Amino acid sequence: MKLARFSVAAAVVAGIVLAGTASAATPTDTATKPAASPEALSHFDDGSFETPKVKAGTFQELTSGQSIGPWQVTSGSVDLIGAGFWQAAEGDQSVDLNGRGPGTVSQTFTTVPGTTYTVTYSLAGNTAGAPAVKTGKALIDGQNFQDFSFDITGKTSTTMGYVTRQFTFVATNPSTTLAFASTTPGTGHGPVIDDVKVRACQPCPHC
Ligand SMILES: [Ca+2]
Repeated sequence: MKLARFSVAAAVVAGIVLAGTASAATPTDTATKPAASPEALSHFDDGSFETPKVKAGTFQELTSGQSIGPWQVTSGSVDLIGAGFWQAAEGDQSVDLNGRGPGTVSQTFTTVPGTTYTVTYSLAGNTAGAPAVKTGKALIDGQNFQDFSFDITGKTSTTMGYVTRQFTFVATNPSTTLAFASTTPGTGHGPVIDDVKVRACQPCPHC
């Protein structure tokens, strides 16, 4: 029996190798693979808040209903921070989730139901004022997926001390909405986010 099983296994392996060889040697097959691949990826865009450009050294307050490129401000107000106003985690710009008070930004992007996605983002806080500890949450389709907090103690506008946060979700629909909401009340000095990335993760936990 052991010999028989080994033979079957060997035959299967040989078949896979042959199939792989045949596949790789066929230009048509190779050409179709890149076209199929993007279907597994999200169409998430500009997680770095680089468009539109705000005048360097300034910021722009955006209120509910306004957009930041592919992002929508869906509650309260936020500040889009221009180059040099303070340190960005990636590129030139970042977002303070408190404009005049706590705000929310969200982006809806295509997803493949059943696929696991990893969200990573850079987190810091507005160092210009209290409270020391900024709080907020990341949501998927309106459901809270991750509470976050950042302590600005010892941080400055040029040494923001960005940290990376990450969580995963399994898409249940052809499109998914990712949101970041401040829970820092009554102040214009909120959590700062930048460099948001959404990647299809197959298989986890290797990403
Ligand atoms: Ca950026």
